[in-house]
Amino acid sequence: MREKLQEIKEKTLAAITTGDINLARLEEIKVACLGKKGSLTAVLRGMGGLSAEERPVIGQLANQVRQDIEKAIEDTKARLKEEELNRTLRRETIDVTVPGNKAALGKAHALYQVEREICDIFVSMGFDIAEGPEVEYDYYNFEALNIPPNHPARDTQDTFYITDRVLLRSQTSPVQIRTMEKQKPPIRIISPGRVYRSDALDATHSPVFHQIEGLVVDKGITMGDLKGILETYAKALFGADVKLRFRPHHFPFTEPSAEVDVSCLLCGGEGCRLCKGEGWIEILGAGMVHPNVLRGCGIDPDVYSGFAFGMGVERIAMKKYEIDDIRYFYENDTRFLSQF
Ligand code: 2NM
Repeated sequence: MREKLQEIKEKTLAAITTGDINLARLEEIKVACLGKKGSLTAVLRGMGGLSAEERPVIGQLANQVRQDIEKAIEDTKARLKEEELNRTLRRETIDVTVPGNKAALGKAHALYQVEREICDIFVSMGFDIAEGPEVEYDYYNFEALNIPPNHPARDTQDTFYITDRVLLRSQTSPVQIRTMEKQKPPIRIISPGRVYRSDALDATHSPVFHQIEGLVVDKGITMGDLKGILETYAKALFGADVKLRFRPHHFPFTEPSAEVDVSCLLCGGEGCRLCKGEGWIEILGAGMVHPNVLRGCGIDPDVYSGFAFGMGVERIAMKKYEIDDIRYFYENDTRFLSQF
């Protein structure tokens, strides 16, 4: 029996310490030796047949053999588990120094940045922002602005008609008419927004563009107020050293009317490529609101007067950033847009 125990011990330990041992194989060895039908269990069962002297000696030996085998199994199991863990860790290593995928942040389009900058300047002077529909009645876009049917301004501001009476607005002035209809003076508003003209797309024209118009109506408003507001605006947008020039002009909805230039942002007046040798850059149109326009909105021109002005956002942005083609704004090329 002694030999039998010795043999079980040697064979089991040999099986455990072979190179290709794994956890599943280890469990099989454990069952084959220590399980209910295991070889060692069988020996222990046979101890009943031993003499009273031999029993404690063999019993002690059998216990020792079992402990040795159990210990070998437990140690091997621990070693295999650790090796398995190390393999997993090696396989799943993450290189935390590899740069991550940067999330691209969007931002406002160049035109809307300029639009916002312009609006902010007027808001700081006490103007409210007014908005209105892009699909307008002929009445608000033309008639109420002192442009009756067959007036030549209908040609220069030709737009897209939905029906005889409904069109895409060619300027944001309809918003000002709507405001004057429902609000008593004092009125101080600017109206930014998209406008339409049936122009072919080229370097300086687009059938869809953006405008900001302004309107002030109150008692005693004069051309002097208009000049002061526009000068403050131009200096805030282009710099404190720009000068303004008012040239007489004609608009149906203002009288008198003017086109307004700033001294060239690049050469200051000498003449260069930006101002095309003129020394001046046209930035907006303006004038005193025509009495017919005020009257049509229910405002008495003998009591109130007002000034209005209008500018193209694209034109301002192009001059400010020296962009020579309006189409860049609409092509959605991020190489262009990301510069703003
Ligand atoms: C311009 C130039 C001059 C203008 C006039 C009005 C209104 F509604 F009060 F009559 N709104 N905007 C105006 C005046 C617009 O754009 C070049």
